[in-house]
Amino acid sequence: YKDPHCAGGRDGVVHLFEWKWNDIAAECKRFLGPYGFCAVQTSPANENRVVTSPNRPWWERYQPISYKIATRSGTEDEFRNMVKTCADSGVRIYVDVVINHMCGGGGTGSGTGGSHYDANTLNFPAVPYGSSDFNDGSNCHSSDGNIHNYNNAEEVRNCRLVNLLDLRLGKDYVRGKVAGYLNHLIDLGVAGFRVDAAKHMWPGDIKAILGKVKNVQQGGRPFVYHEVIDMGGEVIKASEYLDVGRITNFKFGKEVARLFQHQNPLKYLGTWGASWGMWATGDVVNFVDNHDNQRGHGGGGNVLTHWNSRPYKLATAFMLAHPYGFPRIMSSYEYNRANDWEGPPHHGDMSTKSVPINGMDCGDGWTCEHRWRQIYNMVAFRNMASGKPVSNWWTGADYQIAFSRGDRAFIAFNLEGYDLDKTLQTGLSGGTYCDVITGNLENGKCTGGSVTVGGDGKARIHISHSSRDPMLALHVGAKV
Ligand code: AAO
Repeated sequence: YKDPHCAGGRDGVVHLFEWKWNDIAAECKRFLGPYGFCAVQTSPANENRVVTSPNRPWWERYQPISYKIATRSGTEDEFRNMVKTCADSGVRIYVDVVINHMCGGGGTGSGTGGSHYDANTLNFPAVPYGSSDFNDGSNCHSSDGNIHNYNNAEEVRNCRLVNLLDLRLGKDYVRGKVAGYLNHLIDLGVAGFRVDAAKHMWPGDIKAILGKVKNVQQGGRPFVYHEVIDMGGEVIKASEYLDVGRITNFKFGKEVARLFQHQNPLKYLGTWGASWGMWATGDVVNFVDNHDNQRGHGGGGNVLTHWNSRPYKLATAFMLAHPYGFPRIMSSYEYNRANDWEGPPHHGDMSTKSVPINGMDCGDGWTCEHRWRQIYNMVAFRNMASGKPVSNWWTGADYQIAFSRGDRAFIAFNLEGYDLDKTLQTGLSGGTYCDVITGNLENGKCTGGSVTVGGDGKARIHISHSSRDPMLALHVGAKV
């Protein structure tokens, strides 16, 4: 379950949060394929509750009504076409799967696919699920059926997460329905799953469900990564899930936010990885921010986001330059930050706007961090450096570091209040390399800065402290 199934030479997943299937297909073909991305994480694909108060929030997609592929991102046909178009461009699709629960308790209505539901009597006829398919009453013992005490594993896993109707995953019938949904996605060509709210499911139940899930078309087990927020303070440990996949490494974002905002010296990064109280490199999916914590949900507050772009780019570049873990890049949309619920850019009828591309940038409120040069060029850096360990580790002052990835790539950071100007060992062979932070290699020339490496691998590295992005990155794919 830990292999991301990347096509040759690719690495990293981008979360195209709330994008429509047709837009993802176009993005695979025109950008993600050519620029070396391994995969896309999509928003939940199955039918969800239509929430109108507030008006069509992003989080309605975490309230399943059925397992039909019918959401504001598109239809099943559009989904199938997306997976195929992306596959033709060498890009995998991982789906965010919401299998811990159905919608919030109370109310009746119909979902985005037109299916009726009754959240008073716990009836979801389009699956179908009835009241005996939920943990309510018999398995949950909290006062009001909700989770209050995160230090009681039984409560966390058998009661309702924010009033969401908690599925009885111990029941073989329910396991079969969930596995049927995952198998349907695999039939459509999906290579992996981000498992939502995995902390709220028993690892044994997840294991039983995955036991009913077929191999992916790419060969072997699906790539599975579990959303478990484990900052160290609760009884439930992310390590409980390592038998059934990787886990989302929430410590990563917290640590890099401190490092790249001058609250913890970069020079300590020489030991970056499991020795920082994180998990082994093959067990984690790393990220600077996610769709929750960038807006204060799910452990938010202290992470870097595109709203704070200078340290954000530095932290993301570091994530991509360092071999530790499998990296996930966030791709966001703009909204009024006073409303943490606001859904994606939309038309008057609330349908989601398409993503227009102007040159390299996205328009109409789509942020597209993955199209920022400092980010997409570091995806290429990572692919070029694949399999090479950190070497030539160098530290100057507290906030000055540099390292190579064997003889393939080199990066340096200067967050001090003065310039870095030093001759350093890059590990690269002699020649001229484009600094991919400030520009690209185009028609045999660098559009930004460049660095000349001598026959001995050494080069003069200059990074002004006042530069827009106080870092410099070289790799063999951008050698003049
Ligand atoms: C909405 C409404 C609710 C309503 C509900 C049902 O907002 O008022 O009751 O509908 O009608 C998303 C939204 C929710 C939304 C839901 C359904 O975020 O607001 O509810 O859709 O529409 C916990 C879970 C984690 C979860 C996270 C948000 O463990 O799984 O909460 N994330 C996923 C998704 C998320 C989604 C769901 C799950 C549900 O990514 O988008 O919700 O499908 C501690 C615990 C964490 C816990 C947090 C938050 O974290 O450890 O497990 O996450 O608290 O309560 C420090 C600590 C850290 C701590 C954190 C607290 O960082 O170190 O441990 O502070 O903030």
